[in-house]
Formats: sequence, C-alpha cells, structure tokens
Amino acid sequence: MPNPSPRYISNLTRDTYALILAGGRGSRLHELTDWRAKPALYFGGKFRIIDFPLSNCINSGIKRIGVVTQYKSHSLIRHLVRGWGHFRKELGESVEILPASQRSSGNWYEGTADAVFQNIDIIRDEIPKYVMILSGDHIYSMDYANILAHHVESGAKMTVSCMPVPIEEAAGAFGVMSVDENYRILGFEEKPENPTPLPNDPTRCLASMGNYVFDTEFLFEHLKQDAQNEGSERDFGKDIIPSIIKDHPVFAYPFSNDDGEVSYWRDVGTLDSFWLANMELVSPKPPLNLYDKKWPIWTYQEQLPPAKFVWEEYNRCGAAIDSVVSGGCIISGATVRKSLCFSNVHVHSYSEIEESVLLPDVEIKRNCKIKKAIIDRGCIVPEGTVIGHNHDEDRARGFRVTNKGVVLVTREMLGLKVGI
Ligand code: ADQ
Ligand code: ADP
Repeated sequence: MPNPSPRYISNLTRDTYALILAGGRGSRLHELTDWRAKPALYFGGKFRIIDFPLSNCINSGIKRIGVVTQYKSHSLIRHLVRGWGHFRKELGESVEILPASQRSSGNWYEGTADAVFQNIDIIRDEIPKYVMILSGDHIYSMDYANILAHHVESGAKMTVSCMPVPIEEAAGAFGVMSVDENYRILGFEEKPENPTPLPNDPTRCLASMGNYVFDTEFLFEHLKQDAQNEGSERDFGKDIIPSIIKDHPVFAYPFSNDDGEVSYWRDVGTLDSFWLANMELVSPKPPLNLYDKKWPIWTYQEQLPPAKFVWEEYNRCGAAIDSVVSGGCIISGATVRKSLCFSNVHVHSYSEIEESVLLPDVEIKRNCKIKKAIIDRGCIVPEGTVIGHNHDEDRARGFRVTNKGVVLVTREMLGLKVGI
C-alpha cells in the first residue's frame, strides 16, 4: 500500500482486539517449562517471551488485549498482573487475562481455535472490527499496523503472517502454505513432513508465524461452524485455515523489514534455539535491537540495586565481557564472558562463566567453571562445580545435555527443594 495515511492506520489499530494465545506447554524445552508456560519463560536478560507480543501490540497502537492462559499459568499470570495490570479501561486500554475457565463448553481449551471460541462473548463485548490472534511464543518486533493495513487493502477475510524458512527447519514444525502472485493462500498444511518449497527457492518454504488477522464476524461464524464439526481438533492450523481458503479470500502477509529483507523472528521452542537466541543478543551486533527507543520492549521489573562488579581482595577482577548483566547482580572476582545474567545473579570469586544463560536469582559459588549452560531460576551452584566441560560428567550428575551440547541445570537437578 503506497503511503497510507497515519489517520487511516490508527483507525485500524483502534478497531482491533488482540488475543494472545499463551496456553501452550512448549514440551521440547523439557524441565525449563515444567513449572511455567512457554510464554512465561525468561528471555534476553530481563524479559519474558510474552513481553514481545504484548509490547508489539502497545507499540502498534492496539490497546485492547486478551491473554489466553491454560498450562501452568501461575508465573505467567503473576507477571501479567505485576507488569501489565496498570491499563485504564476508561482510556480504552486493557490487558485481560482469560484463563481456561470452562466457560462455554464445560471443557479446558482443546486447540487454539477452541481457546478463541470459548471467549467469543468477551471479544464481542469490545465490538472490534478486526481480531488479531497472536502466538505468545515468539521473539520479534513487529508493527502489527502493517499487517492490518495489508488485510484491509487486499480485501481479505483472514490474513496469516508468514516468512520464508529453510525446509528442514519447517518440516514437522510449522504450518506451510502456497500462495499465488498476490499472496492469496492456495494451499495450507499444518506441520507437513515434506513442506512444499517456494517456486523460486527450493531450499525454503513459506511458514506461518501463527499470527492471524480476521474480520470479526467472519471469525465468529467459522469458529461456530468448526465447533459443530465432530472430527475437528479445534485448531487454526489443522482445521480452520485449510477449511476456509478455498471459498474465501485468505491472504498471506510476508513479514519483512522496510528493505524487503526477512525480519528477525525466533521460535525458541527447544533448549538449543532458546540458548542460541539468547547468545545472539550478546553478540556485538545483535539481530534484534532491544535498545530501540522507538520500539521499547516493556516488562515487569522489580526495584533492584544496580549491577556491581567487584575487584576482589585477592586481586581477582570481577568482569563481564560481551555480556548483559541485569539489576541486582554482583560479579565479584569472577569472569563472565558471552553470557546473560538475569536479575539478582551472584557469581563468586574464581568462577568462570562462558556462553551461558543465568536466569534470575542464581548463585554461582566460588571456583565454578560453567560453559554453554542454561541455569534455571533460583539455582545455587555449589563451590567447585564444573558444567559444560565434560558432557559425560554432566549427564552423570543428572544435568540435561542436548545434541548440540547445551547443558540445562535446574534446582531439582541440584537436589534443591522445589514444588510440592
Ligand atoms: P504451534 O505453535 O506448534 O504452531 P500450538 O501448539 O497450537 O501450535 O500453539 C500456538 C499458540 O497457542 C502458542 O502460543 C501456544 O502457547 C498457544 N496454545 C496452544 N494450545 C493452547 C490452548 N489449548 N489454549 C491456549 N493457548 C494455546 C502454530 C501454528 C503453525 C505455525 C506455528 C508458528 O499452528 O501453523 O507455523 O504456530 O510457530
Ligand atoms: P566472593 O566469593 O566473591 O568473595 P562474596 O559474597 O564474599 O563473594 O562477595 C564479594 C564482594 O561482593 C564483597 O566483598 C562485596 O564487595 C560485594 N558484595 C557482596 N554482597 C554484597 C551486598 N549485599 N551489597 C554490596 N556488595 C556486596
């Protein structure tokens, strides 16, 4: 669309209700999502994954938002209440938490479509012209006003945001579509084993990002039809999209930057991808700019003292290089390289941390050597512990080692009391 007027765009975002699906477990993250939903997982030194779609909404001008929760939602809800609970309904702003509360069907949410279906009455009360359904699972900065403008300009009833992804990454992982020259969707398969490649690029296919724009009444009508269909799994990718593309205008929106290049979007669904996406942020030129004042990522943050770096009495320099260090951390007489220290991490003298993600409230006692590890919140790593230098030893101690050599350590693995 050539130079849309800002007034036109702001009408679209104002007329939109965003529903963020945040109920999924993220089972390939193993113990990291044993106690929290994937959207509640920490990311980037001080955020949680859900902060990204939420910030994208606010920065795009969409201020009416529902967050659908289900699996292990306690820490997610606590974060939302603390960090996102200050919106003022009388100013047209709201972030509502919509737990699976067995409201309309007497069941938990089945698939993603059912999670929306069970909240139709809440969305209808808001009288939006458009509904944006967003996955709560991904890290990216995106101006949703662009996909809304694309949706209206193309005359679509539904629009699916998409991006080209290498075939081997998409196989079994993403919804894959084929489109005509105007990006109208001609075919859609949910997580195919052999994705159809792009016509001009046999190595990549067009993957769904799990974000959709719908005309509200069209959405409701098709959710109701789907609810009558006995064989449906009540899922957008498996049931709704394949059933509507033939008879209705459903378009794809390729997510690219102003230069037409593929934008940053990460599905941190595995321990390896979670570790790697965090490592990208500590590289000298990260692909995602968290320091962009025009597109801030909002979050809940505790009031904490500043990070402190101590040159210890034994002439040991406490330093962090190519790393991010959050508030409340103390690095004393220890070296931290290419790593992320979330809030309140304390690393003691003679310890060496490399390429690691230390989640909040972690304490690394003296003389530890830690490499390529994810240390879960609240872990106290005993003096002299070596992690990530010998994988057989790591496994023998009960740590989880991935195929790509990332080591996960949780409180339970260290014998610390957690949960029931
Ligand atoms: P997946 O992410 O694998 O694929 P799914 O597990 O259904 O699909 O999760 C989609 C979103 O809904 C996630 O944010 C998840 O947290 C949430 N969710 C899952 N089940 C839920 C439930 N019962 N109640 C509430 N929320 C729930 C989807 C699309 C693919 C697309 C990928 C992109 O189906 O077509 O390619 O996203 O990652
Ligand atoms: P180490 O094992 O490295 O000696 P310590 O816990 O003794 O670890 O802390 C080392 C240094 O860190 C202290 O000498 C002090 O400078 C700083 N430090 C530790 N705790 C605090 C705190 N609560 N407030 C301010 N500085 C602290």
